[in-house]
Amino acid sequence: MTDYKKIIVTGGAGFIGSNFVHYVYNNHPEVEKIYVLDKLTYAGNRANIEEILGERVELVVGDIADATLVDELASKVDAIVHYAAESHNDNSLKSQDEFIHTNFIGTYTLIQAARKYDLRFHHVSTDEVYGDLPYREDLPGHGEGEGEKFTDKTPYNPSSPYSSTKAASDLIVRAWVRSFGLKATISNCSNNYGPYQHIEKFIPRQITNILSGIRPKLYGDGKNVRDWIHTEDHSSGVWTILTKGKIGETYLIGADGEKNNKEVLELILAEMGQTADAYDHVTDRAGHDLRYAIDNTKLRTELGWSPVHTDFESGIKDTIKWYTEHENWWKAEKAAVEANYAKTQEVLKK
Ligand code: NAD
Ligand code: TDX
Repeated sequence: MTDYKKIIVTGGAGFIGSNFVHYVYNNHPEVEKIYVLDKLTYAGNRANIEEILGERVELVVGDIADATLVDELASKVDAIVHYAAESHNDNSLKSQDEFIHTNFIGTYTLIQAARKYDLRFHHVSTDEVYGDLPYREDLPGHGEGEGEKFTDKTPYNPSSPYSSTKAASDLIVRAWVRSFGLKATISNCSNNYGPYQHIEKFIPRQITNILSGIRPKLYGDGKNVRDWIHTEDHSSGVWTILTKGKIGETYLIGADGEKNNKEVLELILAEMGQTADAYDHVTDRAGHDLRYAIDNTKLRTELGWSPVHTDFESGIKDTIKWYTEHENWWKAEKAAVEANYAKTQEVLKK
C-alpha cells in the first residue's frame, strides 16, 4: 500500500522508467494515476508503454526543464519519481549540452516544483557518481566480488560528462532536503539489463549486432567490470525506497552481479551459437571506468529489499530471446546507431 495515489514518472518511456511504470501498473492498483512525463528523445519510445496507456497511465510529451509544464503536472500529484536523463556515456563524450540541460537543469526544475507543492520526490541516479574502483589483476575475473565496493558514504568522483551531471543533480537534491525540507530520497543503481534497453548500450548492441550479421565490438581489453542488475529488480528497489525509505537518505541498488565485459560478451556469443572469438576489439572509450561494485547491505537490511532475477545466465537468455522476437522494435534504428559508433571510432583512432 502507499499514500501516493497520483504520481509523475519522468523518463517513463525510456528503458528503466518504462519498466517502473509497468511495475507500478501491475503490482500497485492503489496508484490511481501515473503521468509519464517524457520528451521522447531518441531514447524514449511510446511503444514501451503503449499497451497500458489509458485512464490510469497518461503520456505527457514534454521537457522536464519546462517549468510551466512541470508546475501544472506537479499541482495534480502526490509524488515524483525522476528517471528522465541523457543516459549514455559515449554520447556525453561527443556533446555535453543535452546532459547539462536534462540531467542538471531538468532535475532543478523538478525539485523546485516538488518543493512548491510539498511532494515526495525520488531521484533515480547511478553508481557512476562514485567514479571507479581498481580491479585486481591477480584474481580470476580480475577481482569481481572481491575488495572494496561503493556505499552511500563513498566520496563522489565522477569521470564523464554523463556521470558528473548525474552527480551534480544528486547534490542539489541533497541540498534541497537540507535547506528546504524537500521530502526526497536518492537511489544509485548499477548497470541494468533486460528488454527495451536502447541498442546503443553494451548488451543489446552486441545481441543486435549478431542478429544483424555484424561482429560484436569490445572496448579495449574487455577487463572492465560492471555490476549487472535486471531492470525489474531496479524497479522493485525504487518502489521499496519510495514507500519505505527515510527522507534525506541515499540507498544503493545492486544485485551482486559483477562480470567483466569479455565474460558477458562470451556468454552472449555462446548463447547465440557463435564461437568465443567471433568479435572485434575496438579502440577504448576515453576515460573508461574500470570497475563498479555495489554494497547493497543498507537497502537489504534497513528496507528488506532483495533482488529476484539473480541468475544472470538465464536473464541474458531471456534478453536475447526478447531482442530476437522484437526486431520491429530496434531494426529501423540499427544502421544509424552503428554508423554513429563507426564515426566515434574514426575520431578515437586519430
Ligand atoms: P534511457 O536513455 O533509456 O531513457 C531516458 C528517458 O528520458 C527517455 O525516455 C527520454 O526520452 C527521456 N528524456 C530525456 N531527456 C528528457 C527531458 N529533457 N525531458 C523529459 N524526458 C526526457 O535511460 P535509462 O537507461 O532508462 O536510465 C533511466 C535513469 O536511470 C537515468 O536517470 C539513468 O541515469 C539511471 N540509471 C541508469 C542505469 C542503466 O544501467 N541504464 C543504471 C543506473 C541508473
Ligand atoms: O559496444 C560497446 N562495447 C563495450 O565494450 C559498448 C556500447 C560498451 N562497451 C563497454 C563499456 C562499458 O564498460 O561495456 C560496458 C557497458 O557499457 P554501457 O552499456 O555503455 O554502460 P556504462 O557506460 O557502464 O553505463 C551504464 O550503466 C550505468 C548506463 O549507460 C548508465 O546510464 C548507467 O548510469
